[in-house]
Amino acid sequence: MNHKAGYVNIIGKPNVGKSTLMNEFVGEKISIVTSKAQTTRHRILGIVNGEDFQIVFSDTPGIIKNPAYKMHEVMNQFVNVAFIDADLILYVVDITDKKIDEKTLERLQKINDIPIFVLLNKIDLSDQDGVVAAVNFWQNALPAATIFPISALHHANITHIFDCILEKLPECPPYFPKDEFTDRSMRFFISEIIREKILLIYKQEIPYSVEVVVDAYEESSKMINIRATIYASRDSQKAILIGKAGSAIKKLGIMSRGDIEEFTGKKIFLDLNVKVSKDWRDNEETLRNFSYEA
Ligand SMILES: Nc1nc2c(ncn2[C@@H]2O[C@H](COP(=O)(O)OP(=O)(O)O)[C@@H](O)[C@H]2O)c(=O)[nH]1
Ligand SMILES: [Mg+2]
Repeated sequence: MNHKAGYVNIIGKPNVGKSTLMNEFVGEKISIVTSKAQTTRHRILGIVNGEDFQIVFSDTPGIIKNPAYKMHEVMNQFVNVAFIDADLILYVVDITDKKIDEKTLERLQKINDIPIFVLLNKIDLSDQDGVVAAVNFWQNALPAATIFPISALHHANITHIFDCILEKLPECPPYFPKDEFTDRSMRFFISEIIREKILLIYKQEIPYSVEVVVDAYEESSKMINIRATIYASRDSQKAILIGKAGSAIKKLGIMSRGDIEEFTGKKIFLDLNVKVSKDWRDNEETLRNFSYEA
């Protein structure tokens, strides 16, 4: 039997639905999703295994136009790698977004050895005419690409794309053991779940200024003991994270615990601490410690 395998890299502007799409394909919530831009900071692999295939999806941060911190530069490097090591590129655009990312389009136009699918996402927010116009535009802009109108959120056209992806993949043995669905550890997912709740609870720059690190993870048959630290970049942010009499961090703990229990299927004891790591987004050593290395 012939085996197919390959890297399918998901690329696009912030907030177009890349992580939603990857979670749909993988059938697990391995990449956090919020309505805020720059939710995804790392390159995360989601693996779909079949008897005779292995598709390695890679979710990437949205391309940041004007990087303000070293962290942003690293995030853009994660995207650059995704242009290179792909067997297939899924370029996701929000069909309601009229502003084309010209730089990325030019980059895609220069690619002639990797198949490209342009996924026009969020068709639930558009109408027939809008979809036809968008398909025409993209077919014109990228004649070699295949265009698919989809809705990642409402699972429209996803199964069909999956089959088309499989068709394009090269014959190749699997890259990862067949029982794995990601390259990331449980600790990583727990820190991401907490970061997702931070994005939901706190306003303005707070979610963008923090990093979450899981310091301890001890699992017994019935429960998991977790200790995590939230690193803020300034003292004032630490106070906001904790809130009046600890009210904000308490809420964060409750929300995070619920999702972690769902994800792990076990009872969770979660101990959250807040520390300050001054201006960590511009500190190369700290960025390395926080796994921002392209
Ligand atoms: N209406 C609609 N919203 C969507 C769709 N796909 C994703 N979204 C929403 O778009 C926002 C950004 O999604 P996310 O996956 O985090 O985008 P990313 O930044 O590209 O990874 C979230 O609020 C999603 O629920 C879709 O097909 N239709
Ligand atoms: Mg994302």
